[in-house]
Amino acid sequence: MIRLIQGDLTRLEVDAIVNAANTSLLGGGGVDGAIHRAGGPAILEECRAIRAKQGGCEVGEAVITTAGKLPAKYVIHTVGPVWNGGHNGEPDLLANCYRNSLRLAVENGITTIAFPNISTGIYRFPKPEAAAIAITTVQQFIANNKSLKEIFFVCFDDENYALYKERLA
Ligand code: AR6
Repeated sequence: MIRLIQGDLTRLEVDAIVNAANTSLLGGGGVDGAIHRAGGPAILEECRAIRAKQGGCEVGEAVITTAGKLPAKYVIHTVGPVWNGGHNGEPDLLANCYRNSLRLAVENGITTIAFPNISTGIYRFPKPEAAAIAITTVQQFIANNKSLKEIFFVCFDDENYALYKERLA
């Protein structure tokens, strides 16, 4: 079942929270910065190990680490596309983020997962289009996969919250 909340993703007690990371996996601003600050150095250590093994994370792909000091058990790091006008595959790449995160969750026995509004901050993806892609992709995935119990969309800003509220009503 899909749930909508407004607030800070790092506070959620779910199996996994999803991080809007970058290809380096070494942290940054926005929700990425908040996750590493609240979760402590264990998360970055694991990200460095993944980097050493596979050289970071491609746009649209996802990797998983433990969650350090966070109340969640895991962090799934996915890399959203930078918005560059919309004709560079941005919509498909954003859908891949949600799909690949959910796939990784299922593979790891995760049943509750929380997403931020990937790419809609520093990466400037238009919020209405991003909300439509996020919701449609998650709905399609859970229609074919019954192991996920709760999927949270965690909106931080009022604009995203209003968009999701309208679209999920
Ligand atoms: N909880 C939930 N959502 C949040 C939080 C929070 N604590 N903080 C911000 N948001 P952004 P992006 C929302 O910029 O656009 C980083 O530097 C925010 O309102 O975090 O995918 C990475 O390292 C926005 O709606 O991610 C990358 O370099 C949403 O999270 C780059 O930013 C996503 O905004 C990724 O940019």
